[in-house]
Amino acid sequence: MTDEHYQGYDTTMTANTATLDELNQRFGMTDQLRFTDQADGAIVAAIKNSRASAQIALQGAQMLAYQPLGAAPVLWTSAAARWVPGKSLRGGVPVCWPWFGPHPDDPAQPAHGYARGQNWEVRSSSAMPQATHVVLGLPPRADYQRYAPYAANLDVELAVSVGAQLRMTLTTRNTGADSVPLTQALHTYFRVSDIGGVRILGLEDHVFIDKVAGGRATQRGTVQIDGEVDRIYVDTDNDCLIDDAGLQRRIRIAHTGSRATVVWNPWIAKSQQLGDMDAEGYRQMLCVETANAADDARQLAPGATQVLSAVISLEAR
Ligand code: TA6
Repeated sequence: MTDEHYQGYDTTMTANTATLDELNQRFGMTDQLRFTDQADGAIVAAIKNSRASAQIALQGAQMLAYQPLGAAPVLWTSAAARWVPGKSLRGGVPVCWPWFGPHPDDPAQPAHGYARGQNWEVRSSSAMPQATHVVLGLPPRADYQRYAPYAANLDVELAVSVGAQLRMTLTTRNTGADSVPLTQALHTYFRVSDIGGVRILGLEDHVFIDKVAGGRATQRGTVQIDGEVDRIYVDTDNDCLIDDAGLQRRIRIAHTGSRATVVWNPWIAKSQQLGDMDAEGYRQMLCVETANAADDARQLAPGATQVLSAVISLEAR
């Protein structure tokens, strides 16, 4: 990244360098965006406007909550989750970057990349007529080489628009002179009324990698969950819909820049192993993740940009 790129950001502030007052002075908007420190120490951007409310933790640029006016919460977080510096909270939208799943070479590295454990900087905020925009970023840092040799040359930012829809756009820039591998995901935990009463539409007839049973299979009909499910659907180019009978709503997940959709529910045994899932939590959550992973792993040429986006909206059944 050339210097002038950062000159535009010389006022950026990170949670660990900027005080709350500085963040609110520079990026707060009294009628819709405030930065607050939670009791457990997390610094959160709290958004409330005429169309919706939301919370975004600066650690990991993790969406923690999104709720359109008059609707039930759209995102789920575990009742047993505890905020631990450097570790993403169970729920919301963890940003898996710059790799999805286990590190490609080094099992000692954190699963789903290191970005979700870092404090991201605030790059901009703005009020649109029907939405609040915030951009958070994680600039390249030399010491990220400990995670992956190429990591020191990657810049990533998450642009979030909170309104009647939730728009998340994850942009990676390769500022280095070498081509680098990239897998990533917006690992969205959706709130559902009860896992037994929901279906996922839009994945019919798609091939998926089954991480529970092993191998690949083809989705017959809609996706219904009655046990542990951990699948990467490949060649997914259309929207998905979570059809929720209990909440009498559908959640539409539209995406761009992605041809892989991950569906995950840990069910009972895996939930107990995770340690931060309350006993019945698996019944109220369903992950439908917008990803570049598996067959959709990307290679970023020097100076190239990869943009992954998800747009989440509610519809009547
Ligand atoms: O996206 C599904 C998955 O890869 C599962 O295999 C499970 O590991 C889940 O992510 C949660 O991962 P985490 O590291 O956040 O506990």
